Amino acid sequence: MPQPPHSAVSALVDFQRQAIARALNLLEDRRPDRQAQALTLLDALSTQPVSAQVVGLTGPPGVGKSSLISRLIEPQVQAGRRVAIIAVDPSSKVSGGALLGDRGRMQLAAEVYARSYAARDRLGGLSREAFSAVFLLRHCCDVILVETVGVGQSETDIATLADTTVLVVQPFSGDLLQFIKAGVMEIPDILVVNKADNQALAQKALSDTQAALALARRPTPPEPEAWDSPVLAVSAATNLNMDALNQALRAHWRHLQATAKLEKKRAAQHLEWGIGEIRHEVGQRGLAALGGVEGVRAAWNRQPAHWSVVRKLTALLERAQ
Ligand SMILES: Nc1nc2c(ncn2[C@@H]2O[C@H](COP(=O)(O)OP(=O)(O)OP(=O)(O)O)[C@@H](O)[C@H]2O)c(=O)[nH]1
Ligand SMILES: [Mg+2]
Repeated sequence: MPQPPHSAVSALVDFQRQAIARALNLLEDRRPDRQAQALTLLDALSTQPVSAQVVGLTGPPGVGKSSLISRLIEPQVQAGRRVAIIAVDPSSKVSGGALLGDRGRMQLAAEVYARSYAARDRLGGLSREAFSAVFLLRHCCDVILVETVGVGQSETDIATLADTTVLVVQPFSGDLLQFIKAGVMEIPDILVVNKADNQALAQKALSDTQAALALARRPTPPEPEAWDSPVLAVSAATNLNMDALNQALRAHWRHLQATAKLEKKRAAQHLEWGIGEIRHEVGQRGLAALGGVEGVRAAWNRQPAHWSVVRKLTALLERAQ
């Protein structure tokens, strides 16, 4: 297989934004020769360490996810960390394009790369392209903030991509908490009640959220390595308690690294990505022919080049037909 120029890989790892934009364009290009180039590049990149914590922020429309992201960027950039932002926007289904509004609101320093995706072809608010983009960016920066709009079950999708899942609610919304209580939704790693500049409402929301969480937690004794999801009242508008949110993000990252959970999450993320790609390439019936999710799991050879596994599996399938 032809090797990509070494400089292309090092430009990505160095967080050169033009190189990143080019690589992400390549990833989206469906022409077979471009796809082959993309896979070659990704294979080469996958030998580089994963450097980023992937943080997924999800919650209903208008809750303040973009505003929170703007606030979260500041201290990261000040600390010299390289930040990527991926916004997945369901409303751009209509235009098929990316939402500029979100990006416009974000102050983009040299250490920040932002890209928006339409939530086109996946249920649960995450497009296939966004998934692949995050996989690429994980090798290129220190933190990736992924914004998805989600209501109810769709939040679980971000949990298959993010290392740390943050659910954002606002003071006057009880719906999502019902989902947590009912066990429809996995408990997020961090719960945020935004717009706490309205104190009375925020206090009520905070106690509702804590009650929902207490009900949802299993009554069995907690495992020794359990993560106790914090509930934080913040305001993106006034910067209230944003330090606490930043600290919670870092604490969760340390927790993942200190336990075996990060490895496990990453393995599950690889598999999820692979299944999505295979389903895309060969459809549901093709996936079934490969033995379904279990068959793929068995064949899944994560290292050293997980990007080419999809190609190997689909080539196998083509030969078998
Ligand atoms: N009072 C108050 N308003 C806020 C706060 N955070 C965001 N807003 C406002 O809420 C509205 C929506 O904010 P966004 O950050 O765009 O929310 P979002 O969740 O990204 O919205 P979508 O991407 O459309 O789902 C804007 O008018 C913000 O100014 C906050 O902490 N307090
Ligand atoms: Mg937004």
